[in-house]
Amino acid sequence: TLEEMLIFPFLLLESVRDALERKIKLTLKKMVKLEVKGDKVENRVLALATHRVYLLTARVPCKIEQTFNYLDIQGITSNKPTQLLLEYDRGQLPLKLGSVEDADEVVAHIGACLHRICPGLSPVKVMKKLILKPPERMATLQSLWEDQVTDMGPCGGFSHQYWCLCDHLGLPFKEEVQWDVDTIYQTQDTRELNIQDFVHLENRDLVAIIGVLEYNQWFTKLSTKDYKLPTDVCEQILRVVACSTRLEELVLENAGLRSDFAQKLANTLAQNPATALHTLNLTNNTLEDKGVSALSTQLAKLPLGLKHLNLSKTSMSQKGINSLAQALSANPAILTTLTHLDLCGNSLRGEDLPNLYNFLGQPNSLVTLDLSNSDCSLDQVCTSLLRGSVKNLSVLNMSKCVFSYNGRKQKADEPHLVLNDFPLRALLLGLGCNPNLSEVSLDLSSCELRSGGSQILEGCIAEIPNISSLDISDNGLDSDLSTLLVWLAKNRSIRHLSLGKNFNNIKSKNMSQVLDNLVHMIQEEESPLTSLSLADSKLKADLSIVLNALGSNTSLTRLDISGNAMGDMGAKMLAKALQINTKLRTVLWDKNNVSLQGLQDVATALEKYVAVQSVQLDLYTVCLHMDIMVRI
Ligand SMILES: *[C@@H]1O[C@H](CO)[C@@H](O)[C@H](O)[C@H]1NC(C)=O
Ligand SMILES: *[C@@H]1O[C@H](CO)[C@@H](O)[C@H](O)[C@H]1NC(C)=O
Ligand SMILES: *[C@@H]1O[C@H](CO)[C@@H](O)[C@H](O)[C@H]1NC(C)=O
Ligand SMILES: *[C@@H]1O[C@H](CO)[C@@H](O)[C@H](O)[C@H]1NC(C)=O
Ligand SMILES: *[C@@H]1O[C@H](CO)[C@@H](O)[C@H](O)[C@H]1NC(C)=O
Ligand SMILES: *[C@@H]1O[C@H](CO)[C@@H](O)[C@H](O)[C@H]1NC(C)=O
Ligand SMILES: *[C@@H]1O[C@H](CO)[C@@H](O)[C@H](O)[C@H]1NC(C)=O
Ligand SMILES: *[C@@H]1O[C@H](CO)[C@@H](O)[C@H](O)[C@H]1NC(C)=O
Ligand SMILES: *[C@@H]1O[C@H](CO)[C@@H](O)[C@H](O)[C@H]1NC(C)=O
Ligand SMILES: CC(=O)N[C@H]1CO[C@H](CO)[C@@H](O)[C@@H]1O
Ligand SMILES: CC(=O)N[C@H]1CO[C@H](CO)[C@@H](O)[C@@H]1O
Repeated sequence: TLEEMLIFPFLLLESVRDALERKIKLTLKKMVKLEVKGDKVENRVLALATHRVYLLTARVPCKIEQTFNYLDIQGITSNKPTQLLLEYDRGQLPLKLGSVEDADEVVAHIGACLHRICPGLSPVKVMKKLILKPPERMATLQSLWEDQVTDMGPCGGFSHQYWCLCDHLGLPFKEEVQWDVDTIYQTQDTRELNIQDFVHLENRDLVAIIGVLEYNQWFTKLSTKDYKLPTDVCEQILRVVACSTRLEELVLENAGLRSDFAQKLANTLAQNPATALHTLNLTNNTLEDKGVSALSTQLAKLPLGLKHLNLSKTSMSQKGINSLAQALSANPAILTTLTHLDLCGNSLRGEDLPNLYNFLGQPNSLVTLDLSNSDCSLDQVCTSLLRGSVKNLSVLNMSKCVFSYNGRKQKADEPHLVLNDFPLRALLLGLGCNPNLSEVSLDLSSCELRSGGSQILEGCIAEIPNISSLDISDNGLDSDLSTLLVWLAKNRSIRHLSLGKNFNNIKSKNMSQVLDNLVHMIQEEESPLTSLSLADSKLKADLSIVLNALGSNTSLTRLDISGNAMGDMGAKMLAKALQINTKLRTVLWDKNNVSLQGLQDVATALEKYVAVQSVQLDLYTVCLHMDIMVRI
């Protein structure tokens, strides 16, 4: 510019540019005087880029004398209006400028650049120390920074921040990271930074990428799955947790984390009272009781509570769960915020969990509770849940939990215990008739319900209005299904029913009775049932009874008959049914020992179907999950 030309002789300006890499864009250049020993001063050029300060000699050819990244700054002091002391981690620059305006312009510029790198923090905070005299100068600068509207660029200016951070840490800037974020992330409009997208890079690159989240205001979620996090990357994640006010969700699934990580996470949460973290998923890491207990003490203090907590498969036992549950109860925010709690896959067999039952017994906001695969004892859970405490529950997963009947595990040969004592009954009636609940999905698969459980179900299933999805697969129900199905048919609210893996020990003479009752249920007029699963029931030829029933229009739109070894005969029957049934949308039928012939039959049926009902082509999708892939 003309102004520059007046201040800088042309050759000097060219020489400054030569001294720096040409691609570095200088945004401010000033002739300054550097205070050397005593009162002596020497001429220098102060050049500011968007990420760095350069001090160059003021003689052609120019040389860089000192340079530092804005993030290296430890403080800026101006005790006299035209003096500036810039302190950084490895030194300092005592400068004299031409005027107070020049001095203020330099500080304003550094602040503006820092604001772009760390938009969440005030520049004063990032500079660590800012002393300007007289103090009015400070007020002017601050209002300038506050009013500054910066176009951050894609994803809250991630690329620029990443570039500055690489420069600050002395790491190579990877253009592909910039490309991924500026194009893919931007296009997907996602606020989730997924570490897996970058694991092909070196650890130090990951450190820089994750480090950006210390400043970036766009990303609110940091996630990874099935990647063992190296120590330095873990440390960087913890630094983000310690200082970010934007990070809401942290998902580190199967990341090879151990109890020490949970302990450190607790410490870092303690350092950050302004944390926005509300979702934590540490699934499938061996945190163990000591890790979970340490973490719990901080969860108890999270100011905004927690919305989702997923500690499934974290190798906890009774001790860990109890300290966690105590923390959940101790944080009043959590009772109103926590909607998803997943503790599945922790071994809780025969353990006493008073704190968990206490938490569940208080009025809470749980929408999803997963205690599956834990051998958790159900009776106490049920009693706690039914103290009128659940208002919002919609998914209760108790798959592979244990129903102990008054402390005893029920045996197949003692089905006639006093039914009212049974937690299963209490659970069903409690959930089913809680006027505050609707559309509950209940998973009771693999709970060894057997005959006794079947009788309890028979006794109350017809009357429960609020359970819309029920999974009672793999419960050894066998011949008891015969009566149970009669009662299930009477219910008007269950829309999805899973019954598979219950047909293993039915004597052949009783099989037709069971399947006839199943057919009655399917064909019940105005049946609400839209989805039925008979998966993995090995019904073989007997499945044809069910397949025949599909010939008339039933309410079913989805049917899972995979794992039944129905063979080509079964495929033929399915083909026939599909030609006339206009309701089914999805049929899952893999693992059925169907040969190419059977597939042909179904294919032909679909062609006919399509020919006859061509208007419905778009609506009709049969999921062809098959052992052999064929094009139809
Ligand atoms: C859990 O972690 C183990 C060990 O790393 C792994 O083998 C398993 O596949 C993981 N399970 C899931 C569901 O991610
Ligand atoms: C992790 O857990 C949260 C909360 O339970 C859940 O919403 C999320 O789907 C889980 N997995 C991933 C990959 O986010
Ligand atoms: C917990 O995380 C696992 C793994 O991501 C996920 O499958 C499960 O749905 C999550 N639980 C909840 C309640 O969201
Ligand atoms: C339903 O919710 C209301 C208000 O939250 C509460 O007073 C009532 O006790 C609840 N009823 C049950 C059965 O939980
Ligand atoms: C729970 O349900 C009530 C209405 O029954 C609703 O007002 C409240 O917001 C829900 N709580 C959560 C956390 O979803
Ligand atoms: C319940 O948990 C089991 C195992 O943890 C899982 O396979 C199943 O899909 C879950 N059911 C529901 C309804 O989420
Ligand atoms: C099985 O069938 C026999 C005779 O058909 C009947 O006596 C018996 O009660 C049936 N068993 C069950 C559990 O329904
Ligand atoms: C099924 O319903 C469609 C129309 O909704 C009808 O055209 C067809 O005949 C019905 N099929 C059977 C087997 O009742
Ligand atoms: C599969 O079908 C063949 C005949 O097509 C039969 O010989 C075989 O036993 C069947 N296998 C199973 C597991 O049902
Ligand atoms: C969706 C639904 O069926 N809600 C019912 C839950 O149970 C109460 C009490 O029986 C009914 O009033 C609701 O209609
Ligand atoms: C909740 C509900 O719809 N229950 C019904 C189950 O079926 C019986 C018999 O059809 C009805 O009487 C119940 O009202």
